[in-house]
Amino acid sequence: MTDPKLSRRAMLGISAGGVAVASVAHAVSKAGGSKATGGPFPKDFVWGVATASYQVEGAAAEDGKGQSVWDVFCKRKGVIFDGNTGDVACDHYHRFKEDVALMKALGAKSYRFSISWPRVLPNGIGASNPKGLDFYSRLIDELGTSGIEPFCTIFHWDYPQALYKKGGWLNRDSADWFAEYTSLLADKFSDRVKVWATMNEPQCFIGLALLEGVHAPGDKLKIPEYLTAAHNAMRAHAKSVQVLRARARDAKGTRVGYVLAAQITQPASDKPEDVEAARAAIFSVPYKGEWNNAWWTDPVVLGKYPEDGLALFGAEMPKFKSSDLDEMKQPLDYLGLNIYKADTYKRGANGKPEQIPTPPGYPRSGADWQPITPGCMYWGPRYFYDRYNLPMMITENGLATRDQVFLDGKVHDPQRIDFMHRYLAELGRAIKDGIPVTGYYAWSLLDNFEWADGYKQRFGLVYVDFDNQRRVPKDSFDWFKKVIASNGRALTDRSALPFTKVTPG
Ligand code: GBH
Repeated sequence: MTDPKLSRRAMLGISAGGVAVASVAHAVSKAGGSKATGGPFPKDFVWGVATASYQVEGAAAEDGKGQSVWDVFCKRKGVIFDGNTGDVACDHYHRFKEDVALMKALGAKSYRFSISWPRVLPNGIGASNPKGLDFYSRLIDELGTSGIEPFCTIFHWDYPQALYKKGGWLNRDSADWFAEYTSLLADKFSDRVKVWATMNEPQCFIGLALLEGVHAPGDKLKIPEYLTAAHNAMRAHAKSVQVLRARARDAKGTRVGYVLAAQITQPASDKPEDVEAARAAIFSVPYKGEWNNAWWTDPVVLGKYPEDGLALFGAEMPKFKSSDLDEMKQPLDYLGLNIYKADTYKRGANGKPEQIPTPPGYPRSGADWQPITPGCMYWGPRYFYDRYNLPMMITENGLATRDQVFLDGKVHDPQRIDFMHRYLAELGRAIKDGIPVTGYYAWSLLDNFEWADGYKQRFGLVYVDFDNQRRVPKDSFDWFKKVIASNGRALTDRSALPFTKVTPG
């Protein structure tokens, strides 16, 4: 057999079960395998679905909402696929009851949603907007009566335009603005919301937005400014954690975390040198851009910037107050990993990690950036646990497919079923090996506004007809429902689900 074939097998994770794992010593945590459920997923495992405010809500200028940087950016020519905007999106603002009913039908245990900062604080700070607050209050109540646990992401990219005009993340006060915003949410919602994420994917709202200029507000800052913005965002995160600890109604029962665009690597083989090569790669800062993990995680969890990154940026690294790093490091209850794919590494001839490209024709989702690499759900949590020693949740996982309503009136998405089956099998394997992952949130409940890709990419378990807002649960919805109902057992019980081939032969 030729090399590409071998790496194809390794990348696709068809070696599932065969990879040696004994070399890493893990205390088998509470979240480890549970006999009682007959599968790897513990009985209190949280199966959920996720969305984000700007991607689903619509009602962009309604009921006193202020503008976000996305409202402004989307009106620029040529920046969004087909000139799409989130003005209406899935109209979740008006249809949230129907959407919560869908979650209930799915059997979802939790809904991860985000709050639009300018909807509740039109100017970012100062006077709050009662109607905006009321929307989230009604949503949270609807979840409550449906038995679905609300999981609130405080910030998922729709930054107030008014604060952007004051310098946004470049302004040192931005951390205090974020703390003020968090205080408002804690006071209004912490009686009912116990699970919080401060922010979603700083790599994107700093890197894509302020360095590459492909997300709102579309700036291309110089490296020192980019690093300042990143630094202030992490300071904001830490202040937000402190505010929640101090002000949440039930501080003890409150769980606060931080969500990363986790950039996962996987080893090309189970050889220890490849396992270590992929580990070195996953925590390296290889270039002056946003796609790495350690720059965004070490400060907030370990209280320091990674050495290789500091060496890389050299004189471009701004001088910050020495107390900042201590303040940035606040105890977290979990780390949220958004996981979509892995890059594959082996130990190269020079002893350094060497990336193995995907073989020609390798399986890919409808998004060009996403090869189908189930091993990311095993290796990602495992490497992150080894370094940061925190419980984790998979706060997003999913894929885009080019869905349509078929002649039979249904939306068939076998690729999503196969993808989720493979990925969840690998997650189960991580949990079985003692990696404490306590929940999994499918991205996404609904097809929605996929940022610069507009409505081109469909990530939902539910198809949305954007002409009339009709929702059509896809085949994957029914499939995931069985997975949830069986607490993941259906993944291995062939009689419960259409057979998906995940083992060789
Ligand atoms: C998440 O971001 C977001 O949280 C969510 O809002 C979004 O809808 C969802 O994923 C689906 O995209 O990997 O270098 O080729 C995902 C992070 C970062 C994934 C940029 C795609 C493309 C650049 N995204 N990445 S690269």
